[in-house]
Amino acid sequence: MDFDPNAASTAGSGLFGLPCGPESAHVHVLGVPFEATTSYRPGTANAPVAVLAASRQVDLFDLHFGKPYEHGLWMGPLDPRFGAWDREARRLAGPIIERGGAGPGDEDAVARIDALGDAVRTEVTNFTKERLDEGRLPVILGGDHSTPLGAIEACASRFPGLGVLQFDAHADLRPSFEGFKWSHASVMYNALHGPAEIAGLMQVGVRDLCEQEHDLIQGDARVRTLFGHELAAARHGAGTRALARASISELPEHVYLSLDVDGLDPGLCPSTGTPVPGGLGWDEVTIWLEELAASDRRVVGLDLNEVSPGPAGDPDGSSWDAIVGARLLYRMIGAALA
Ligand SMILES: [Mn+2]
Repeated sequence: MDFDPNAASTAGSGLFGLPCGPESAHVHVLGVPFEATTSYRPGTANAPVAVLAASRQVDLFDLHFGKPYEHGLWMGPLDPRFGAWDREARRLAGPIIERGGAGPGDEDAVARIDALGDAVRTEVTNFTKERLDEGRLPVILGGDHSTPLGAIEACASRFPGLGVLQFDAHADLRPSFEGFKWSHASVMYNALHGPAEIAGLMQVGVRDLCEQEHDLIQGDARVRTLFGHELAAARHGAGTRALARASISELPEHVYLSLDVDGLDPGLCPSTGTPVPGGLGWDEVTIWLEELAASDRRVVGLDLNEVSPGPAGDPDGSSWDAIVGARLLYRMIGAALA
């Protein structure tokens, strides 16, 4: 093949400007443009298109993880069903969210929204199962944080005793939110209480949660939460690298990596749905990924979610959010392959 990894990519090329097809690619990325229960600022459904476009600008040589592209990275065309399900669910959920959550008379709409969320979950589960059976690395590109639930569940049933490493401003441990079972704010609650139980959940960067979630963290021995102020203390004291190494050593052998971009400083994701001040810096999250790669833990699946180029979309990938999202996705894949 006449592919030159040092050259600029062409407009119609694949993910990260690569020419490879699905057969030769070890990494398969599924775009899931779904954000039905987004409670605040919409836009993450535009992320798969925007991040794909921005990915063509990412330099393929990574100072930290070398040449992830050599393994073959591929993202298929978007499944139009996700878009159709997203539009239908958003049309039904909009007025309910506007009123502050479901109430009497909303039963039919909530049932339909939950059914559509469950359809996304089933599709993501099937995608992940297939790729794990083929020995590939499955990657989910949301959408909001509800989108990777099926991937976490598939990895947990394939690798019993799975640990999840979650970067997030929020705990996402509500039993349901605004009446919706498959809410973005419930993804880790659903993962912990679903059919395939996970052995451990390490949350990094949490700085916005409700009392019920706080109680759940205190009461479930599987959950370990590093709050934003603990990260700040490490940054200014013993050091981020020591905290990252010690925390990752608490995870089981098989790890699923779930990164909600709002776990990072909002300067890196200004358009995301529910931004919170504080969070991990770019170099800081890189240190965490380096320590994960250097550990003897194995990343069996991963997702990047809540990237939003803004409500208007971003087909050419020139928004700051999409640029950061594409670079972060490449670095996460690099860490998983290292
Ligand atoms: Mn989240």
